[in-house]
Amino acid sequence: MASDAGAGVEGSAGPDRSAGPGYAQRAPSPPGLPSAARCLVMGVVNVTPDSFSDGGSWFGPDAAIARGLELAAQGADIVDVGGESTRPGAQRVSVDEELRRVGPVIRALAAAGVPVSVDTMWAEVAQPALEAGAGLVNDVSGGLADPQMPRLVAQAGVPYVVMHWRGHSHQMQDRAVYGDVVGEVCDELRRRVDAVVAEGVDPGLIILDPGLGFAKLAEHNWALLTHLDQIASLGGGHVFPVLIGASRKRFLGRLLAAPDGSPRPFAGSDDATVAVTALAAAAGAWCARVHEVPANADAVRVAEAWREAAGQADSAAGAGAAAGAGAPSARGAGAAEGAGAAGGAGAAGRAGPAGRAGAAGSAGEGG
Ligand code: PMM
Repeated sequence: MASDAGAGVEGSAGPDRSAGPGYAQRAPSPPGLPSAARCLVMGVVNVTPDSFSDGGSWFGPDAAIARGLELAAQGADIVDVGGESTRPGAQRVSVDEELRRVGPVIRALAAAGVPVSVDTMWAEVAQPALEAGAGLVNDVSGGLADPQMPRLVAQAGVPYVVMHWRGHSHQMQDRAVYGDVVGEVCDELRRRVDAVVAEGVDPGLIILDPGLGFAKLAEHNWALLTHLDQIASLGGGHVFPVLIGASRKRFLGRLLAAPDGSPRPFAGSDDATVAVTALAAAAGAWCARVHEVPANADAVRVAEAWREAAGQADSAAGAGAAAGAGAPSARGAGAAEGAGAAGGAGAAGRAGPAGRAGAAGSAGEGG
C-alpha cells in the first residue's frame, strides 16, 4: 500500500479554501472506517451469477474471498460485498440466498483484517453481515426498500451509505424523469437523511451517494457528477462524505460506443471509470466504488495532488464542517491510511463488532 503524504489530518486547522463551482469540500471518513487525506477506493465483490458488470465471476465463496483479498492487497480501502444484482430487470433473490452468498465472504475478509461493507437493502441480511464483521452498510435504497434498515443501522452504530433510489431494478428506468436532476436528487436525498436520522441514525455516520445509473439516464449521471458539491452540502452546514459508483456503468459503455453504435462491453470501460474516479476525486468525492482497483488507487492519488496544488485540499474543511453540524469530528490519527492487507488489519479491528462499540467516540478508540 502506498503511503500518502498528509494522511492523518485530524483536527488540523488550515486556511479557508473555498472550492470552485462543482468542487466539494471532502468530509472526513465516519468513525470506524479507514481514512486518508485523499478519496478512498472501495473494491466491489459481487457474489452473484448475474450482476451486469461482473456477474458470475466471483459467484462461489472461495472465488469471492480470493477476489476480496486481492482487491485489498491492490489498495482497496474497503471491500464491498453484495449478493443481489441491481442490474435493470434483475430478479430478486430471497434474503436466505443473499445471506448464504455474502455471509462466508464477509466473515473471511473481516477475519483477514479487510474493512468490509455489505451491499444490501435488507435488514435481515445486514444484521448477520455486521455480526460477521462488516463495518459499513451500503443500502442502495437509502432505507426505502426495508423500513427496518435505518433502525438496525442506528442500533448498530455503524456508518450507513444512503443512496438516491426511486425503485427496484424492474421499475427504476421508467422513473428516470427529472426537470432539475441535481435539485431533485438533493431534495430526495435530504428527505431520506431526515427519515433515517428520525429513526436514530447519527448524521455523522451517513455517507451520501447520488446513485449513478439508478433511475438515471446518462445526462443525469453527468449532471450529478459535476455537482458533487451540492450533494455534499445538502445538509446545510454539514458536509457529508460522498460515494460515487460509476464503475462499468452503461453510461460509460455508451459514451465509448463503436462507430456502429454498439456500446463498449463492461470491462472495456475500466479506463473510463478511472477517468471518472480522478475527476470525481478532484471534485471532492470521499470514495469511489470500483471493480478494478489498481488504476483507480493511482487516480485518487493524482487527484489529491491536483487538489493540493489547486488549493482545494480540504483536510480542515471536513473536520470543521462535521463539527459545525454536531457530527463526530474526531478521527483517530491511527486510522489514517488503513487499507491493503497490512493496513487493513488495524482498520478491521475498528470495523468489527468491538470497533462498532467504540465508534461513537473515534476511530482510534474503536481500534
Ligand atoms: N451500484 C451498484 C451496486 N451497488 N452501491 C452504491 N453505494 N453505489 C452504486 O452506484 C452502486 C452500489 C451496481 O453496480 P454493480 O452491479 O457493478 O455492483
